Amino acid sequence: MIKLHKYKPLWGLADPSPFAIKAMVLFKMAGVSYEEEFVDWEVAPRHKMPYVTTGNGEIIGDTSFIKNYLENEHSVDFTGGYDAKTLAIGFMAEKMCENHLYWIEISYRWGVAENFNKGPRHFFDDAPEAIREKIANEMFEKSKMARFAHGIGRFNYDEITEFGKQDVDALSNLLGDNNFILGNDICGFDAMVFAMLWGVSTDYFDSPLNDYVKSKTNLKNYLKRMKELYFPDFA
Ligand SMILES: N[C@@H](CCC(=O)N[C@@H](CS)C(=O)NCC(=O)O)C(=O)O
Repeated sequence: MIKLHKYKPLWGLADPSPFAIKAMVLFKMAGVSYEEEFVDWEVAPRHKMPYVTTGNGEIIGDTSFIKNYLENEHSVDFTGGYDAKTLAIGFMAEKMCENHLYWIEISYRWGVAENFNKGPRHFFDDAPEAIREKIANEMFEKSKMARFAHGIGRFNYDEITEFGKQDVDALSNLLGDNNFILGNDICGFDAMVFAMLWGVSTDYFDSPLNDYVKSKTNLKNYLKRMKELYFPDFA
């Protein structure tokens, strides 16, 4: 059985990681069965999750390579029947989510003390009590450095929110009246777009983007539609 190594349902989401949700959607969309297993950070390629252990024990990290694996080894077609130009737009939407909107989400979760304390700080609850606080504080600082290196960390929160709203507007405009991100047929790019929008709009954290996503009727309906398809327990 194929194993998908991820975190666990948390904060009203199927996983705190949008990349893990993306991988779950890809498996569900592909109709390929898998088992979920908790991430082992000693094994995780590039120290990133999710990753997959295939039936023959091969470990595949990065959701792009997981998608390739499903396409190549399980003959899955994620194109939704769209032409190359339309798929190129989908690819760009996916990468905007992964490399821009993701960091905006991280900024709210890890950079706002109140959110960090009720959210990511608990990732370290299993650490020995004597060093738990120290580890959590170190990770708080590490995330700050990562956000600075990415570039997003050099902006204040009003500016970050402005960037986030631009991303959300772009997704809402791309979706338009369609059922799915590229049209009325679902495709592989819906996995990340959905995962990211779900992540930024969870009520668990305080973030101005949450309300902004919910103010867009088409995005609200899209989230509902995708949850009904793949995560009925959360719908
Ligand atoms: N490009 C990767 C990104 C995965 C990723 O950034 N995962 C985060 C969790 S959301 C992670 O594992 N971070 C741990 C770290 O950076 O040490 C993918 O598509 O799978």
